[in-house]
Amino acid sequence: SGSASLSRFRGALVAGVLGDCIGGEFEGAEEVPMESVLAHLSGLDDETKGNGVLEYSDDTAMARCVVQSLLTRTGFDEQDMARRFAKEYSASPGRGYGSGVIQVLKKLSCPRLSDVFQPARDQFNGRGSFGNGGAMRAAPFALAFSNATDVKRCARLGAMLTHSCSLGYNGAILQALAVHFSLQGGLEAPQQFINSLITEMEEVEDTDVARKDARILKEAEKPFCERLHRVKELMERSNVSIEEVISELGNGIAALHSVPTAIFCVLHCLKPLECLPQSYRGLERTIAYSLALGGDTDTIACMAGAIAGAHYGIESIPLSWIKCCEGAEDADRDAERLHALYHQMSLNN
Ligand code: R7I
Ligand code: MG
Ligand code: MG
Repeated sequence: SGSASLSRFRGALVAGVLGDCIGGEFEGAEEVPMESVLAHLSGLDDETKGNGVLEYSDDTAMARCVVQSLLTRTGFDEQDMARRFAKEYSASPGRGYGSGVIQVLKKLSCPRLSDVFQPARDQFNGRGSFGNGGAMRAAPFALAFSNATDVKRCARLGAMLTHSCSLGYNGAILQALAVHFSLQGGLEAPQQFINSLITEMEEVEDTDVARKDARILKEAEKPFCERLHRVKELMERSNVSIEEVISELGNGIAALHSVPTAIFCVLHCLKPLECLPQSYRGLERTIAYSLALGGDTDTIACMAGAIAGAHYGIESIPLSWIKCCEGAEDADRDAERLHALYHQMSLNN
């Protein structure tokens, strides 16, 4: 399908929900045998399932707030988005939110709050969270704005409502950029795709704040760039084990240990893999492979799903999977509205 086509928007938003719902089964598991992944996935074909039996978690709950806010406000409005996060949390607190972010969401519901970014700044002794909660909900920014500058600015601010550490919001920028490039057909040329992300992140991480956070957390000077170089090295290798992916890139709850991992999953699954059924197409491979890494499976599959869905489009997603996942049909409907907003705003530019 063509660049920024409706199919790509639908693929991105729906596959993100699928990754979250399907990946929830293995979240926090240390080792996930591929047989367990395949058994879980073939269970989705069971006719008796359907009707959204697999519930979405915080990843989708917050992404839905981002989508509704962008659509209602026809752009980024931090007050509105913060209110939606707080309201969603108080309506459904049991969606598996990170233990730290709950404090932020409670403070955001206080009507006397004057600065919506302040609660996030108070986290973790004033340094802010480096969790992947900003990145897990970043895909919709790439579906609302056609311009990379807007994508980066809004993904950063949207993340900063809960994640004020640069390693948290820069992860959100990276995830949004990956969806942005994929939407435009960037994955047709995988080497160029990863190089473009590195070029963008070189600039994003070139700030005093990012350097200071990296130093305090004992990371490389430009942590996301360093990880993307590791992705590139792994891409060039013919054989890569799951263990190596985990040790090189991580599978944890920090944005740094999950966003580059999700990007690798997408790149690694562009071609058929020996460990996966021949009948699987690209999107199915990407979700299956993400789950087999274990760790933060719902979030890694959600982020990889959004990037891959933007590449393969809605036609690549099994209907039975869509039927099993809560919120997948809503996402399909919202994708159409985002597609209209994206093209409307690009006319105004
Ligand atoms: O980032 P966040 O929204 O969590 C998202 C994850 C996803 O996997 C979801 O699917 C859900 O399961 O949770 O929530 P935070 O509470 O901000 O961060 C997540 C966790 O990362 C925290 O509970 C901490 O354990 C850890 N963490 C930190 N630990 C020490 N110092 C995040 N930032 C810090 C820190 O600065
Ligand atoms: Mg979750
Ligand atoms: Mg998770």
